[in-house]
Amino acid sequence: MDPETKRCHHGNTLVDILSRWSCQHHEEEGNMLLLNVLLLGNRQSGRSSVGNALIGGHEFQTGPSIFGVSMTTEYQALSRNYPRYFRRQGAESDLTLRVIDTPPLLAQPHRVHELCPEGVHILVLIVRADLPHENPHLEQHLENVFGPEWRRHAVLILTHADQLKKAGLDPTVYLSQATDWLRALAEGVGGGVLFLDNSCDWPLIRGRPLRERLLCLSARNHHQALKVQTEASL
Ligand SMILES: Nc1nc2c(ncn2[C@@H]2O[C@H](COP(=O)(O)OP(=O)(O)O)[C@@H](O)[C@H]2O)c(=O)[nH]1
Ligand SMILES: [Mg+2]
Repeated sequence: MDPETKRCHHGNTLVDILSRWSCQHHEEEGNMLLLNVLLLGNRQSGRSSVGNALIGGHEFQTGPSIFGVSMTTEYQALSRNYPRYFRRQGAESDLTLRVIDTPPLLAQPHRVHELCPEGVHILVLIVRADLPHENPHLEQHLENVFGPEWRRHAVLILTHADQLKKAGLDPTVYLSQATDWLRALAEGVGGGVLFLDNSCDWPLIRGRPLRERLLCLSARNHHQALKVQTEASL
């Protein structure tokens, strides 16, 4: 875990005490924005790799699924604080991303609610760009769990953009040729589409445009969170 990731963790070293004071000080001043970010996607879509890009580290375990068994079998939440990341109302503000990695397939409302009782600010929908993909039940499921407003809080990330590059396919051409399902999803989400190559750069660097996009999207929603409807059917 790098020093930034554990910035708000409790410990007794001088650095821990000072950083804790700094976190508390900023929180007390209201100069800290905490966003709960839920990663959703199929097995091997790149969810954990996107999580790493967002927290700028390698803490989420990634890798191939062996005999159909995924690396990620449980919900896992990791936070990262970005000090003085942006300005609001004339003052510098920290950004804390609390990223929730998920097992494959659809969100389990009770687990999401346990981890984010105050709600989810951003839904990150992750799809591999290099494989044919359909998940026709996804939208109905998200509506059941998060209500009709879910689209305003969602962003679509197409991973494996390196494979498109290798095939000489421009992202806009790719989208125009995508399936109806993927095009409709891309056009319907408030945060738009981002192409990501998780095989290049350090997570901290490749996550930069993602963090910017998430912050803009959340600002458009006045940093309100989607409440999880725990009675929703799976
Ligand atoms: N080439 C390439 N490999 C990727 C990309 N994103 C993820 N991977 C690889 O795909 C595999 C599955 O990624 P992972 O993040 O564990 O997927 P998850 O099962 O959805 O959490 C891992 O071996 C990653 O290194 C990408 O954009 N490009
Ligand atoms: Mg995973």
